[in-house]
Amino acid sequence: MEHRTTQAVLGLLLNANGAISGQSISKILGITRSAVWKHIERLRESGYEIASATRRGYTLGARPNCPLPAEVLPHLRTKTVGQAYRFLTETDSTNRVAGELAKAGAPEGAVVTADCQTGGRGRMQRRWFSPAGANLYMSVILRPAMPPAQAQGIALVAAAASLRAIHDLFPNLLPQVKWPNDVFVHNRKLAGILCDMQSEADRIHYLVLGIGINVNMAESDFPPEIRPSATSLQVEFGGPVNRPQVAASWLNHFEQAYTDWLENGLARFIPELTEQSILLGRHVVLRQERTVFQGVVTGLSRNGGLRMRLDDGSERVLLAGDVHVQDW
Ligand code: BTX
Repeated sequence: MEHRTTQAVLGLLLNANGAISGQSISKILGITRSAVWKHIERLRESGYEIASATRRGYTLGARPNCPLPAEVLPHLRTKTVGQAYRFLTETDSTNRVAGELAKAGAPEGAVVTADCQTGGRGRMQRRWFSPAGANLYMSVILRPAMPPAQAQGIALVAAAASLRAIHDLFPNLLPQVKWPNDVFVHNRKLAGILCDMQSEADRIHYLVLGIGINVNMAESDFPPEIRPSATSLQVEFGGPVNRPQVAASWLNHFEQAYTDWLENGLARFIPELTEQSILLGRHVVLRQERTVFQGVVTGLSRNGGLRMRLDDGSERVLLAGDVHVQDW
């Protein structure tokens, strides 16, 4: 059954002032009454509440709190990000699917999102807890024309976009960035960012920028091992949150930040990221593959490195690593 026709049926229900009859839908779209019924069933399966009454027809009730195209796309103000948009009910990892699409030539800005991930990935083989019906898991395909070394900055650009999107929707929350790729609220992780890159020595084939945002999770929904360190918008805001709205706001802010980064570089993001850094002034342990650094975080460099005053008194700028805060 054609997906576009289901969208068209939804469009008619949305525009109807009350009920619309099966006969009218069938006439407008040139499909049979039984096809109308099948499209209505499909919408119901996606979470749309549709009442039907003999003679009066179909009436749209509650809409699904799910990042379906019909719920997100009308809120986008973007030129490229999300203009190609694929929603999956379940997948292993949206970053993996987006990587496959990028390899097959998908355009810059194409988005893959899922209601549930069975193999959601964090950095360094870690897992991202990705249950159905609650959160956002989104991946954006990017093709920036820049040397691969410079592309590292994208995680901070995405973090800045996350701060702005959260601020827009929930002005009372005070989100913070944990360099280089997490968003925290009240010292707990709200969102994580993961960037995969395919490149040659001097050229990027594509980046896949993935973000997981905890939206409608109660504290008890998190598995015990991450419960003390994780939070959600619902926990922080104190009530259920509209997932499509958060998705659209993030995509809008992300495109703006990404374009700004391409045109003007990372330096202009540094004051905002420093001001909202959870690590500033903290004593941390930063682990790289072979080395461990300990010291106090003093800021961010213009190219997005972490400035540290090490315990031996020396100053360093570290461009990568996994940070553990010691004085929490
Ligand atoms: P990370 O390596 O910084 O964080 C992973 C760690 O965070 C885990 O080891 C665990 O301790 C904790 N954690 C796991 N799940 C959650 C959660 N839902 N909320 C809070 N803490 C959690 C961060 O990696 C990057 C995550 C990116 C996830 C997105 S989702 C869409 C895209 N697809 C995909 O497979 N990954 C990305």
